[in-house]
Formats: sequence, C-alpha cells, structure tokens
Amino acid sequence: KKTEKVELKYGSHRIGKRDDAIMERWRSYGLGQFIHWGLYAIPGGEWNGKQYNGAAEWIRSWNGIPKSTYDSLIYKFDPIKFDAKQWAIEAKQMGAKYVIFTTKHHDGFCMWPSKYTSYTIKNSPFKKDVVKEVVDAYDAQGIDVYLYFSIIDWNHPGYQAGNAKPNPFTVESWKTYNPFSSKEKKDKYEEFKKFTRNQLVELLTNYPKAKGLWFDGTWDPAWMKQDGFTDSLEKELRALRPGLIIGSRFRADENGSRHFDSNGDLMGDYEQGWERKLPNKIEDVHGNDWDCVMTVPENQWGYNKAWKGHIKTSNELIEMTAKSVSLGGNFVLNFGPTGDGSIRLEEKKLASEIGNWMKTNGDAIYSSTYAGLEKQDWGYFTKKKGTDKINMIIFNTPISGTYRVKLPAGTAIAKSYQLASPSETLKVEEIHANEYFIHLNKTKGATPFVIVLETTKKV
Ligand code: FHN
Repeated sequence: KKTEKVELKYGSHRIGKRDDAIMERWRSYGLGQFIHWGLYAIPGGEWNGKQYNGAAEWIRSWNGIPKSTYDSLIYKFDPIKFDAKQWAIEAKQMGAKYVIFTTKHHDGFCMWPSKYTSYTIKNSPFKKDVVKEVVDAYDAQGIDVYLYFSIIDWNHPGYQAGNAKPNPFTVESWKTYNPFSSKEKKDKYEEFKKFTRNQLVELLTNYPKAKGLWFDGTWDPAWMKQDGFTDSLEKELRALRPGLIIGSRFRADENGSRHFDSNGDLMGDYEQGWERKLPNKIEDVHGNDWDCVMTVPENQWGYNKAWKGHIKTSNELIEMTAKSVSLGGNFVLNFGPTGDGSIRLEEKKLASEIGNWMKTNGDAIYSSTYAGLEKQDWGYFTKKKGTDKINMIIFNTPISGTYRVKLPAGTAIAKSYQLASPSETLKVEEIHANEYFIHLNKTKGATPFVIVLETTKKV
C-alpha cells in the first residue's frame, strides 16, 4: 500500500474488509467449483481434425476458423445428457460450497435467453435456460451460485478490445490515451456498454438466488478506460441486489489501475488475481479476502478432448485447497463439461476422491482460516473460526513419526487426535516452552490427513 494517498474519484470505495453476514458466509466456503460450459465444448479444442494449442474455450480466436462458422455452432448445441441436478449432486459430494458458472464466455454466447441478443441458448436446438437450471439445482443442494460474465464479447458488433495501451503505461500517458481508432467505433462501443449493462441487470433480475457476479475479460484497454461508467454500473448493480459479491476484476480506476487502485486499495470485495497460482505466505494477500481458481490440466477451462501435459491428482488439489485455506482464501476447482452435457470421467473421479477426503477431513477446511502460525514442513495449519481448534493438515509424514508444533506463548494443548479417529487421543509431549511433539507414530502415508489440536490458555 502507498503511504501518500492520491485523490481518486473512481478508486476503491471501501478500505478494509466487508463485515456483513453474506461476506462472512463467502469466507466460510473453503472449496468451490468453477464450470466453463458453452459452444466451445462442442469442438473440444479440435477443428477439422487439428488440435488447437491454446485453451479450448479460446478456439474461436484461432486463425484457422472463420468466425461465422464458429458462431453457427449455436445450431449444434443440443446437450442431451445435461442434467444440472446431477451436476449439483456431484458437486455436493465433492464438498463444494459455491459454484461459479459461465453465463457468457468471450465468444459471447449466452447460456440464458437474453433478450438483448439472438446469440443465446434460446435459438439453439436445446432452447432451455441453462443458467436457470444450474442456479435452481445448485441452490437446492445448498451450494451458493455465482455468475461468471465475460466483458469481452467477440460476437457483439460494438465490442472491441481497444487500441494498444500506451507504452510506457503511466498516469500521464493513460490520461490522453484514446482506445478507439475512429468516432464510429467509439459510438458503437457506447452501444456495447448499454448492452453489457442491460445484460447484467437482466441476470440479476432473472436469477435472484445468485449471490454474486464473477467478471472476466476486463483487461481490455477499451473497458479499462470507462472508469466513470464502470464505477456507476457497479454501484447500480450493488443497489439492485444488496449484499451482492463482486471481486476485484470488474473495473479500473482513472489511472488504469486494476484489482488495486492507484493507492494500493482493493477494488472489490475480494482479490480475484489468483488464477492458476497460489500465494506462498500470508504477506502475499495483504490482509484481503481472496480465492484461487484452478484448472486440472495446466490451462484448459472449457472441455478439451486431448488433455495434454500434467493432469493434477486429487492429492495435489487437496493440498492446494489446504494451502488456500491456511492463507485465508478459498479454492475453486474448474470443470469443463462436454458438448453433450456430461462431465468427463477424469473429472468425476477427481471430484469423488476429493469428496471422500472432505467427508473425513472437511472440518479443517470449512469455516477455517489462517491460524497465525508459521508454516511447517509437514503441511499446513488452519484454525477453526470461533473456536480454539487448530488443524494440522499433513502432506509430508516425518520419518520420525513425530510432529513438531510451536504455539504462541500462553497456549497449551488440551487434547490432540486425528480427524479420522477423534476418540483415539494422541500423546503430546512438551519439549520446551510452547513447543510440542505430537506422537502419532505414523511414518508412511499416501493420503493427506488431519491432526486436531484443541488448545487452551496456559495456567
Ligand atoms: O480468458 C479467460 C479464460 O478462458 C478463463 O475463463 C479464465 C478463468 O479465470 N479467465 C480468463 C483468463 O484470465
């Protein structure tokens, strides 16, 4: 954070965290599901037998494909196996507490029957409102729904990415930067802004159960230059739905600063910059709320037939979940259903393995957060909110079979046990002031597990 603050009209409007119950619920999630589903699921990263090297949901931007040919995929979208209720059941089994669903990705195809464009699900052979089915099915399972919305819209005639950002990119150069190469383009973009605003109001009106909006594609310079418009639109959306959760990806301030304004203050309810990466230490998150969104392969969000490269295992994903919670964040795992609406077997398997682990160990993830303790070699500490319970989530079993724990002065361990077997208490040895050995005598293990420390004040 900067110490000398500059005057900002469109910077952050709140310093510090939100303290309402809705945001507190968001903080308790621990684990979420992301779903990227749209027309791109039909080609699945392959066009005329050729593999596209980028992320499957970006295939429309591939030079080899005429845009109108891609857009006519609308006439092929008929996912006969789509069953939102089953998706929601499986997400619940995995232990997800919230879902982020792509209502519209960069290709502009709307998964709801928007009245502002004809490029929607309504004009596909499927016809049904997918967003409604997802919202209702997940809500029925007690999973909170967030609507992903891409500002980039390759299908809208008024949309444009804008001229390249000034280089060097400074407060001065940004002031005079013009994203539009002609007056006509600028006027068309005004239409696009109205369209975007109408769609967002439409989404909030149609799906009152949704808890928040998850924005993407807001790095376009043309959008970044709309400081006054985006600021008032965010206010309008928040007024329309009190309690609405919006992350830091929606808008830029008047100097072109995104996520954090020119004073270093977060613009939004939580930090949305942790995509396919995790913080390493608590200082990295600057005391903000945050979540991490993660793909199973390196960088594929929509369905890709050929999953190439390293495919993460359930243990890796569980470790990322534990690490996120230990640093005060949530972890969101992405799924890319196929063009017929089914979830690929590899993803189903991961979901069920994560779910099995969560059934026994989820107590160390849900309503848990940073414990205020230094990270240890065996894994991650989390603290159960509102209790004196500290969890040790173990990923590396020490050869000695003992776990060294250093607690703050004045803290004693009243009781210790594994979450998997609470009735078997573990021997706790105080080796010197506030430093303990937990004797589990477990030296091998292929599955992460949790040791609970019930702490008390030392007398
Ligand atoms: O370009 C998109 C990408 O396709 C995907 O939707 C991710 C999800 O966070 N967001 C963008 C890249 O940051």
